[in-house]
Amino acid sequence: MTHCILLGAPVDEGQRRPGCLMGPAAYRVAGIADTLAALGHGVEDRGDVVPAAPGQESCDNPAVHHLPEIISWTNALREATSAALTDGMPIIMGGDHSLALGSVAGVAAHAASISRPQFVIWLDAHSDFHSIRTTTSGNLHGTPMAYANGRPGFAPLPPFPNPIPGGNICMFGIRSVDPAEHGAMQETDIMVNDMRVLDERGIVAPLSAFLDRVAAANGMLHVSLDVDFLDPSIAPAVGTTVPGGATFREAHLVMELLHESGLVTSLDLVELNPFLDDRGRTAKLMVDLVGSLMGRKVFDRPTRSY
Ligand code: Z70
Ligand code: MN
Ligand code: MN
Ligand code: MN
Repeated sequence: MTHCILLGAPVDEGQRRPGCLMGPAAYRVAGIADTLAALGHGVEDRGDVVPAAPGQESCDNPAVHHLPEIISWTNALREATSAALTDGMPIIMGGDHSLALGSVAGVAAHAASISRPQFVIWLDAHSDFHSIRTTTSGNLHGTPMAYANGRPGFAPLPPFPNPIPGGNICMFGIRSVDPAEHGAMQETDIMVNDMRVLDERGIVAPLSAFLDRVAAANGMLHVSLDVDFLDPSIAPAVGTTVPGGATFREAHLVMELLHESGLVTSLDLVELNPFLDDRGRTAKLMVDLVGSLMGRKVFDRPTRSY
């Protein structure tokens, strides 16, 4: 039994398609708390995080928009997430993916405070590996993974507390990478499982290899689940649809393997835009995936006895 702490993060300023701010409400309406409770977990909903009033920060990339707002969110979510980790498992309900600038900073700060290594699994169509300097769209939801990896070019954001080494980062579902992101990632040893890897090797082999590394290091594991990891045919409620995403079955399998590992300590749910949804089906699918991540099984059997 896990003590699950729900944190609403209605962040909408990291991209240009309004609606992600309705995400936390949609997860609540879709029954996230009841789903967790029915699996035997404790549930504490701490409501929506409230950022401080934005300041006047600016940077030298004219494309970047809403920088002061995102800095306020980053600071508020870092503190809320690390505080929640001392009491249980934070589930950050977004909100666009820029919320991970704060949530991942919070988990990294907490892991450092108890001297455990932090690992991240990034389930996304995109690598989100721009810096504030390299983004051409100016949408800061395209930057949190590079921030967490300690890349340069993030001032005036606060320095990332304890940068996560590339070897502790695993991406799944990747199928849209900009040239600057590609160049930056080639300087790292991040495990980039793009769709080519999943088509050739499937889910189990590459995911198990990463989970073995987390277990061997006694690591904390943060899961960042972007709606666009999923194929748009099953998850339409997202601003940027990218064809060729994970299927319903692949996505549930990832969640089931993560559950069986017993390693997951925190979770982001990002990029849901309920304004674009079809009768709540994407919100309900995301909640179902949380159910699989937290132990729902079709048939209960000892781990991997099949
Ligand atoms: C592109 C950019 C992006 C969504 C992340 C896309 C970024 N690399 N889009 N998540 N939905 O604008 O930087
Ligand atoms: Mn605005
Ligand atoms: Mn993303
Ligand atoms: Mn994405």
